[in-house]
Amino acid sequence: TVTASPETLRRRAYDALAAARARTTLLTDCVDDGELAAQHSPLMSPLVWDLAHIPNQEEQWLLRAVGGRAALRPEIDPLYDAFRHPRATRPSLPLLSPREARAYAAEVRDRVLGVLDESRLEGDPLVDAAFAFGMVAQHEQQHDETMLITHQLRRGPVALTAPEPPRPADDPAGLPAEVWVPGGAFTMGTSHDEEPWALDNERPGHVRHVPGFHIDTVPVTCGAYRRFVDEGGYRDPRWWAPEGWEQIRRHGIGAPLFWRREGGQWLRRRFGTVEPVPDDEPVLHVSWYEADAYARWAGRRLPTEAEWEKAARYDPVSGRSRRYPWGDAEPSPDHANLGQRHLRPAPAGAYPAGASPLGVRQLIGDVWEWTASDFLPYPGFVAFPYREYSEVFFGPEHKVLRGGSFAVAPVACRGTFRNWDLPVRRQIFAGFRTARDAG
Ligand code: AVJ
Ligand code: FE
Repeated sequence: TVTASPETLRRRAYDALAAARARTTLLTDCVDDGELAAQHSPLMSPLVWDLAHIPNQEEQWLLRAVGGRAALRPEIDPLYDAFRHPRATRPSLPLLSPREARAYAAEVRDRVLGVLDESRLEGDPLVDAAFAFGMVAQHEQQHDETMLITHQLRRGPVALTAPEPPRPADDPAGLPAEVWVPGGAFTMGTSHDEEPWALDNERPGHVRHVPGFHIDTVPVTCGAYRRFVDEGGYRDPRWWAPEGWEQIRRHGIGAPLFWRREGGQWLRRRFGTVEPVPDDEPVLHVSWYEADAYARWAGRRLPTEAEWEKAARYDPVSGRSRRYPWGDAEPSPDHANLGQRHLRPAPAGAYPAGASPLGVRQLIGDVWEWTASDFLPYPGFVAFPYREYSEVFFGPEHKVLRGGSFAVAPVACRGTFRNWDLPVRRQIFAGFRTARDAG
């Protein structure tokens, strides 16, 4: 796939940067300046922080590192350094105003397009195949997902709407409950040659031996999860990891975040509206502990990260690992629910064209899927281009999530993409599917 010409790479980088900016604009133009500066949850930055952090990273990587340009506003770098200021403290910083942040973003982008025009896009790992441009577009899209989480946490009138619902399920009753994934070796991870915009933690590709296992055909639905809730799952310590039990006790948690019971019915809040919990949709806003407890209650377990990737990429006919479950083609609206087009997951059993060779559905898009695995480097990992993207997060305190949600842009989602978070987190667009051993 790296055989693309410089013109193709330049067009691809230009389009990816433009798509990210269009999404950022949409997420930040739909609320007023007061709402941009407000902190809607201590877990999140004010939106105006993201609005300037995005171009600040773009300036550092594309203008300074790639373009060799002098810093436009070096004095603001520390304000937008995520490691220097935790999210909860960001509202008290002397941040750029929304108007200043937008002007800064426009100025950086204008100059970046000049750098992109001039770059040969080869000869240095940072620019080979337009890597740094792809990385920066993915970074902006990752913050666009973060900002969508802030919108979900925000109280007040509706600011964002989706014009059309996601695809309906295709004969969900006819789907088998689980799929058998045969044991044996497969290639996990990828390389710069195969996937030029893959981030450092997805590399290198390496062989993994995975014993045969069964995995759910579709993510666990709200209807299935509701039975766990209604049958007392949150009141029985047998199902819970000790830290998870402690968390639900301490915070009085008894259902997924944003659910509430009213008049004998489960309702959920979604982007400023309240609706009945949709039984046929994948469950959303559960912590790793909740996913782990449900799986134990159901007599099952979470899949490991390697199992998830094998179910998503392994083609038993060729023995090859695909870029996506459906093959090597870029995601289209027929394959998966991505890109904040629908602002909700599609019903379980949708997107038959996105199924893996073994018949597993909705691995990409809809909901991030918690896996059993800690976030660890692959053998031979090399941090690139900065340790703070993933290396500093490796360790047992973060769990891996796979597959991307409806809020993830296609450019920041693929069969090898790895996300991670703390096992207590519930505001992210995360659900899960379950697995079991052979026999
Ligand atoms: C990969 C989603 C965990 O949001 O913390 C954004 C992405 N890294 N800016 C995060 C990221 C730096 C990261 N996650
Ligand atoms: Fe960032």
